[in-house]
Amino acid sequence: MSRILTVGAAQLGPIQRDHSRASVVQRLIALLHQANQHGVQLVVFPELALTTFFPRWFVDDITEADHWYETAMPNADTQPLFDEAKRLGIGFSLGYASIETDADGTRHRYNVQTLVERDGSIVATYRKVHIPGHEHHEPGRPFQHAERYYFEPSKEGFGVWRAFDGVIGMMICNDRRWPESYRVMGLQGVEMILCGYNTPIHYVPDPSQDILQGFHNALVMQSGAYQNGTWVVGVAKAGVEEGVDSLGQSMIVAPSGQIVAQTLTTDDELIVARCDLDWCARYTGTLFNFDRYRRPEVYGRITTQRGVMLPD
Ligand code: CDT
Repeated sequence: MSRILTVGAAQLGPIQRDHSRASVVQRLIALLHQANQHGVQLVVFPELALTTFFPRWFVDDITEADHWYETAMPNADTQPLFDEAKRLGIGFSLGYASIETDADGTRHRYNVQTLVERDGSIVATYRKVHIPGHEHHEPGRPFQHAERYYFEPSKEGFGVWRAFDGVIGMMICNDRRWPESYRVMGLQGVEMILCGYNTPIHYVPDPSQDILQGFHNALVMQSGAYQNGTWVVGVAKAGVEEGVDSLGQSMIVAPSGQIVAQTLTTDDELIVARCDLDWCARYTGTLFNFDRYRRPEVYGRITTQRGVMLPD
């Protein structure tokens, strides 16, 4: 049996501070057109794909940063993308910053990734779970990574959705480093995980990790794919954005853990793979048959404990 989903990982080069959303949306549409030539059914764009990675700057009054967030999706700037994707019959997943307002007027800021079906309907909007970096201004740094100031963590966690004739999940950037992200989706039968990222090459707390960024990126996505028998589509916003060099190496990983496509540049670049969703069962029905082999009764610490508890 085979259930082929042809997927495109649409890596973006940098988005500078003064680039308008309208100009970025034109780049997304150009990638969509390329995807169409390859028979792609689902295009995955990166995390924060409409703006520069603004958490690299700190503002004392967070409302001064409101202009980086979307308050509706689609909106006037992104409607041309929605329209063109629907016209072509291509679905897509798009990362952006979102402000959501409760009935009582309380505002919430999230880092989100939305999934849109081929008919233009929104399947789901995932809110980032693992928020990396720091909450306060750290003046000694060459650049900030203040995601913990700008974004609330998701309360819902990781869902999966029946879409594209399969079971699709989403995660965002730092989520891909945590095995729990994949496993929670694996336990819901995920067949393809979509993940946008912005990963600065320079890791300020420990620069010895800089040279390993590409290795770690592949390591976590390949192991997450294999250990959960799922496809993983990791898509970067890459290159030198406002002076900060960010990792490319977007990739499509098979349930075997093998990389089947990888970008070569740090610019706008599309890679494509024909992903057989039935291939997942080769792993989830054998070595990683969860129902047969998992031992949740001895994994209690995974959900009851956050930090390390040393022995006496
Ligand atoms: N965007 C994002 O989550 N980036 C992080 C950088 C970690 S360093 C603060 C990542 O895990 O790639």
